[in-house]
Amino acid sequence: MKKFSIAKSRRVRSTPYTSRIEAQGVTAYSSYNHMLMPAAFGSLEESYHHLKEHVQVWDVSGERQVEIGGKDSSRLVQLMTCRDLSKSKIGRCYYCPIIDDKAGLINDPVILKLAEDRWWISIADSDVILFAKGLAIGHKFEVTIIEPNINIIAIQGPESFQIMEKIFGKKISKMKFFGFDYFEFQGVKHLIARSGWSKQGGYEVYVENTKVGLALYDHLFEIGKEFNVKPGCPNLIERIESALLSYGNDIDNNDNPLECGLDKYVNLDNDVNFLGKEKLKEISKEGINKKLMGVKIETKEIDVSESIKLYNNKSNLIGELRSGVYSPHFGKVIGIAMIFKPYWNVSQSLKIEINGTNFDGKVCDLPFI
Ligand code: THG
Repeated sequence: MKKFSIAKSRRVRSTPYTSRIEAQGVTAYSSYNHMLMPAAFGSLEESYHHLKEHVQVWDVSGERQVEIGGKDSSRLVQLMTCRDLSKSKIGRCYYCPIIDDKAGLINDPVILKLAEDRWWISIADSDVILFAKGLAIGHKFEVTIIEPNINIIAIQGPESFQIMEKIFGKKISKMKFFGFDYFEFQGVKHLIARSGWSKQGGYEVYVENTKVGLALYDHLFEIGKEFNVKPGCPNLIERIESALLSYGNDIDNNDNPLECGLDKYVNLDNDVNFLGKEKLKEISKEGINKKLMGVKIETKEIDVSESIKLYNNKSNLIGELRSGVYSPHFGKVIGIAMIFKPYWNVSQSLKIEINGTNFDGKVCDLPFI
């Protein structure tokens, strides 16, 4: 394999934990919201097994917050998402598609309601702050929109509950999925949510006080020795098996939430006002023409650095593969693909060319497991 390094600059931002994860053996970076996001610590497969059995600490500072505060903040946040937030509660997280007037996805963040007039939009990789500012200016909303210096540490894996209980006490293991509360470490309160970009369970600490956050980072490794804690990062194998979507990879502005299986987070029933609602109603009535599905491919290796076309036995184009990885669970490559109508049958067979060789595969439902 060729060796490259990433050129660091103010534009490709480091995180407060960068020097630590480099000392701990990070081997690959991706960029996420113009920030370094660790992508591997050695073998992806070893990290996958470790994440499913133990506990990992992740530097996910790239999940930036867009803070929206002020008199019109609720109106602005609701305008941006097709999920109904009219009954949303303070202390809860909401997974929310953000769409434009054509119902094209802008982002798929987690939104935290901090107060009736204060929200954090914990974004995937696109510039939501510019979209929010544009809307606020156009609508003459009374809001303040900033990107606060918050750098999330995620604690993920089945043993995350024990390690967090040891540091923060029993109260933390009673917290419900997608709830958040404030917990003290070294005299400083931290917002901690029960969330994270894996299906193995865990927490995310929204670090506002960098100095104490760094002490917490170190403390997690000190106290975590008995749980075999390791540094990690969102794991490509685990997240594809779990069908956690990656904005920019699996979904983008050319897709709408109904095509991406996000129907659960689309509300067309009441008079809640959001951008793209009329368009979504139209799409919902007419039906979609492409749909995100799983695929299984009879090979052991794949590198999806751009989408790869999928064909049927008659050489008709049936879709495009957007992410893929070798899954130890299935013993073959699995992936997330946009499949065109009418090829949505589970077990629809497919052909794919990888580095000049043809492989067979099948379409399946998401999630895989
Ligand atoms: N945590 C935080 N911010 C984030 C992410 C995160 N920002 C970027 C990215 N991840 C946003 N995308 C997702 C996608 C899926 C989920 C969370 C963020 C997720 N989904 C659950 C599921 O699909 O089972 C539950 C969603 C629900 O039903 O409410 O967790 O990880 N802070």
